[in-house]
Amino acid sequence: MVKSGKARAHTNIALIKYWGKADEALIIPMNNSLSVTLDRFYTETKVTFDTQYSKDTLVLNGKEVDAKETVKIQRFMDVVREISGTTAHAYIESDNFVPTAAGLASSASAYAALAAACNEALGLELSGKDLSRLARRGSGSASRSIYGGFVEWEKGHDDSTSYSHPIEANDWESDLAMIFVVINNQSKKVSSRAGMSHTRDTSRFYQYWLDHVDEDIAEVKHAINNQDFKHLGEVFEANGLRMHATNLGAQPPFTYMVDESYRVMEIVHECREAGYPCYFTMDAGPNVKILVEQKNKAAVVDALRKSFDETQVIMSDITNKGVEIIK
Ligand code: 2P0
Repeated sequence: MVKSGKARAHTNIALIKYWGKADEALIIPMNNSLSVTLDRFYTETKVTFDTQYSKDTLVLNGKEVDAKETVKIQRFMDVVREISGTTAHAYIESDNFVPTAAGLASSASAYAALAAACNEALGLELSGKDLSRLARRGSGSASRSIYGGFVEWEKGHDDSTSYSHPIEANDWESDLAMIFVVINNQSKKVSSRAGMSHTRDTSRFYQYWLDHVDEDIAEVKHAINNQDFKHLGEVFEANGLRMHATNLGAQPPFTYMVDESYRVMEIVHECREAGYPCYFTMDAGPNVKILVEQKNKAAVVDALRKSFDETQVIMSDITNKGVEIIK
C-alpha cells in the first residue's frame, strides 16, 4: 500500500507563554497559552506511507536528515501508527518557508503540517480538536498552529483534554503585524524543551508564574474582545518577561537574553514614548518579536533600522489561515 498527503501550516508566536510540562511523554503543559499565527513563516510537508519502507525518512529543505536527529519525528510517527493502525513507515518531505538566515525555523509549523499530512494520507478524518491533540504529541506549540488568528491552548489534564481552539476577534488580527528582530549570537543554546524542564523543576519563581497565568489569559481575552491594543500589549509583554524571570530563578540560573535583546526593548519603549504603541515578547532565544498595529508598523521598523541591519528586521502579518491540505 502507498498513501500520501500534503499540508501547509503557519508558525505561531505565543503572547501568553507555554513554559513547563505536567506530562513530558504526552506533552501536557502546566498552563494554558495563547498565540497569534503568522502569515510569513510556514512549513509544507508531504508524507508518503509505504509498507515497503523499513524506516521513516525525513528530507528537510531537499536534504536527508541523519537518523540520530530524527528521534523526535520517529516517536511522532509511532504515535500516528498507533492511532491509525497502520504498520507502514513514511517518507517525509518538508520545506520550511522562512526568510533566509533568519533562524526562525519552528517545530510548531513543522508538526502541525506533518499531523495534517498524515491525517490526509491515511484518511483519518480527524476533527480540528483531534488534529490539535495529534500535533501536540510532536511539539506543544504545534497544537496552536492548527488554527489561524488568536489561538488558545487549553492545558487540560490528559491526552483527550489538552488541545487548542481559535478565539474570535472579529478580524482584528488583520489590523496587527509582528516585527522580528533577528539577533545572531554565539552563545550556547538551551533548547526550549530543556529550558522549560529545568525551570519547572528548580525555579524559585515557577510557582509564582503558574499562579498568575490564568489572570493574564483572562485579561488578554478581554483585550481581544474590546480590540484594546494597549491593554493586550501591557499584559502580554509582562507575561513574556515573567516567563524569562523564571529562568533567572532556576538553579543554576540561565537566560536567553543578550545585550541586543535589551537594546530592542529600549527601542520599543522609545517608540511608545514617541506615540507609536508597540509591545515585545521573546521565546527560547535572543530574538525579539514586536506586535504593532499596521498603521504604526513603518515608524517602528524605521526606528529599529537605525540600530539593526535591514536583513535583521523582518515583518509578518497575522494570518487567519489554519492548517491547509495542498493537492
Ligand atoms: C511558546 N515556547 O508558548 C513557548 C514560549 C518557547 C517559549 O512552545 O518541548 O517547541 O516541543 O513541547 O513547543 C517552544 O517549545 O516545546 C515553545 P516542546 P516547543 O511558544
